[in-house]
Amino acid sequence: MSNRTFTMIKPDAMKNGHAGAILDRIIKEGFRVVSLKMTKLSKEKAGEFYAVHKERPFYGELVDFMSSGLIIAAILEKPDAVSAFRTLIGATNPAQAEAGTIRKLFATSIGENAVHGSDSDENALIEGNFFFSALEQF
Ligand code: RTP
Ligand code: MG
Repeated sequence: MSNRTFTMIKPDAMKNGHAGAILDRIIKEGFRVVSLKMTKLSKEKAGEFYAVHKERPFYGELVDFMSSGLIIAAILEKPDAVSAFRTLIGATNPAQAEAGTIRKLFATSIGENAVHGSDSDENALIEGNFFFSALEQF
């Protein structure tokens, strides 16, 4: 059980003006920000990040959406971070997310669902290193 996870505030939440509220909530829930940047994924980079979903029917839509606007990428720290963060964001489909979760509050649809959260310690490390060099991880 690692104490770090990786997140992105997705283009829908950025465009809808929710980035500040989402970061505020994450910090209030006790996550320490290890690394943070605003950036934009090219189609190629988004495809690489989501390569595990290449065979899924929503892959093309996902890559188009994730490269459609600015995102905020961050590494976060808290005990049992991966699981704690996935509880905080709620189910992939906001219609099924628990009341009070970030996706319930800020997501638009199952595809445009406001935030990403790593699904394992191994992927948290891979995804964090995709965006941040060792010198940028505090
Ligand atoms: P994430 O990776 O973004 O934290 O989300 P997740 O684990 O809850 O969901 P995952 O199955 O990993 O799917 C990755 C992202 O693909 C989009 N998606 N669209 N149209 C659809 O049926 C569909 N299903 C998934 C969502 O943006 C989801 O977060
Ligand atoms: Mg996932």
